[in-house]
Amino acid sequence: MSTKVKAPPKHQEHPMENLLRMDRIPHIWCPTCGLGTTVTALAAAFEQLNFDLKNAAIVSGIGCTGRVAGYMKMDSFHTTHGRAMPFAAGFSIARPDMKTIVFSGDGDLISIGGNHFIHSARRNLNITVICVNNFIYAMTGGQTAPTTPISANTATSPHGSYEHPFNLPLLAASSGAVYVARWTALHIRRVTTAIKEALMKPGFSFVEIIAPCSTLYARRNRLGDGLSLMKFYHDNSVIKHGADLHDVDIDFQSKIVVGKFVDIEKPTYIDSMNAGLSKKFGDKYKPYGGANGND
Ligand SMILES: Cc1ncc(C[n+]2csc(CCOP(=O)(O)OP(=O)(O)O)c2C)c(N)n1
Ligand code: SF4
Ligand SMILES: [Mg+2]
Repeated sequence: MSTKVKAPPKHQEHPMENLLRMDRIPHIWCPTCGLGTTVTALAAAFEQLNFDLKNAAIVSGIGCTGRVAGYMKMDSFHTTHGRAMPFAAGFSIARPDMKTIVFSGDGDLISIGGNHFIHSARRNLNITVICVNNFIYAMTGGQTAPTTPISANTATSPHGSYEHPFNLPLLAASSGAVYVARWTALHIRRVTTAIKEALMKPGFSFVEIIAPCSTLYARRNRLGDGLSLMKFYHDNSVIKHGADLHDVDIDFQSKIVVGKFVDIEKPTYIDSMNAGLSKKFGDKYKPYGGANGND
């Protein structure tokens, strides 16, 4: 009887290996965390746009979401907590020829980094911000964030949060963003389209992705595993493009309004600077960077 030993399977290339730093895989995220899906959407957006990654840089702050920058095979910056926005602001002004992307968590961007966020939007800096909202500070143990829905349990609100959360699309739009969309991590094709549109939009674009934290948020609130939570978010999403942003607050385990809310034209920070200084100094001023300026 012959005892043929089966040859080990050949290494199969992951379809997105060219976009990811494979030497960093396996990633640190928990099973059924929503973050992997959001990275897939970003990678798919790059692929579909045929985007040359040499023309973009990605910046993250600190947190589970903050690890994303380190997994993408492109210029990546893993900055300090809450400082993704100012770092990205400096980068986008210094390198107007490149697209600057911020990929970070709700806590990082809107709590400690909240002031930087609103001023980056106000100035209409040429930055695409992808904010993964899992309703808590996940990496540090599941504390209340400025996005935690009222009555949700967290490590610091064991009897249910009673703070009013921010409505992120309203915050972004009222601060000056020219593109604002919200989807859940299970709307993978919608998220991909939103990221593509945001990347192509000059100015401050904002995509909120509601994604489950299976380990801390789901467990503490007895909402099942990450998959159940993702299914809940998906099934309870109501698509309303152009919705009145005063009506898109998120309540605990309730309907979530998703869609493309804002898509407007406005001069970017560099365009406004060039226009203002050209008006003041005439031909003596050499326009900087941007679509029509010089370096
Ligand atoms: C100056 C500073 N303060 C606090 C922390 C601790 N810290 C690290 S990540 C984090 C919260 C991250 O929350 P979020 O941005 O929502 O990311 P998530 O882990 O939920 O993806 C905090 C408070 C820190 N690293 N630095
Ligand atoms: S703690 Fe939550 S957000 Fe962080 S990796 Fe685990 S499931 Fe994801
Ligand atoms: Mg978070």
